[in-house]
Amino acid sequence: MAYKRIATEEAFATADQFRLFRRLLDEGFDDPGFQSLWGFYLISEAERPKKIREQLLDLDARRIADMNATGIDVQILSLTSPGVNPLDADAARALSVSANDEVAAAIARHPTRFAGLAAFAPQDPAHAAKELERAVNRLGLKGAIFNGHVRDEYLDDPKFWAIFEACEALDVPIYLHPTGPSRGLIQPMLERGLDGAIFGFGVDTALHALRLIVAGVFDRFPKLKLVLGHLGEALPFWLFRLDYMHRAGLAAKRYDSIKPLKRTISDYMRENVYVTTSGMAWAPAIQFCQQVLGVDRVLYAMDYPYQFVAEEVTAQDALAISPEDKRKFFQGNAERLFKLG
Ligand code: 1DF
Ligand code: MN
Repeated sequence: MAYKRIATEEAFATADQFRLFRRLLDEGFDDPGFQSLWGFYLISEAERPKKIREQLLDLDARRIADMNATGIDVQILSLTSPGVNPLDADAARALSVSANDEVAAAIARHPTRFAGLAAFAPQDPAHAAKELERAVNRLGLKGAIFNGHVRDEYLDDPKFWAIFEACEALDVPIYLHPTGPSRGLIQPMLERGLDGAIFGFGVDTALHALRLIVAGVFDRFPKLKLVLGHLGEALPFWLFRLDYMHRAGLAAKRYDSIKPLKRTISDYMRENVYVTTSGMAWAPAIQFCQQVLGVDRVLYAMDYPYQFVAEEVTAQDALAISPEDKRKFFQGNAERLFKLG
């Protein structure tokens, strides 16, 4: 094989996380996105959620057999969405630490097959910054996993920026992974079953990334590297319009909340953002992203176990791009971004 396949958005859960999620469901935790997602995956006895529960909890033989069956050399593991975000601060702090310890132990058992991203508790940004430092410097994790809004709050609020400061200082990327849409977005989606990975995840996550950009996060932290799954949650397709309308809105002083930025929205997307192909094994969309963002910024991901499909690996092996670019796509870009090996 001319390249290793490194999959970059691969989920795991811990028993503690499932126990805490179960408690939220039992208490009737008032978050429709969480209820829709985990009320299904944790409770349903249908075949898909039952299998996914088992796959999420395994960080040994079963997972490695699934990787071998689909030709995946390395999984970059991250705590499944919404991570610690729906929990109270005490539980979130404790789960971030225990999940990082558990994934580090799995990597130590299987050092050639796994790498991992660090969970952190956004409810306590000072603790998050310290935990990220511990996870990267002491446990050897390769970046941070950030599972979207935190009880409807988005991380463009400067009270959260110690997290970005820590990632920039540690020189590790932060992966913005979807979660169910926030309360203000979700209702019309729920009515038609569109709140999950089918559509709502992408809407909330694209909005979150845009909020970070227009709030000036990348002006304040110019070296910060943000990773988006699902081919950038459709943002690459929007770049022309985003630049035009952002410029027009600024010129007309339409919103007090919009401040001039040092660069254009598409500049931040090309210079601070990397995208992965999780759930988007579709050549026209992948090649479009390579064209507008550059071949160094598009990385392979499977989204195990939620989208565990052998034919999707084969389809991406067959991309009509040069052997050098294909090696970047499956291996080289991930090795460089996450400083693997
Ligand atoms: C689903 C999809 C769930 C993704 C996920 O985590 C997830 C799903 C709870 O299909 O319900 O990470 N995904 O990234 O597409
Ligand atoms: Mn995912």
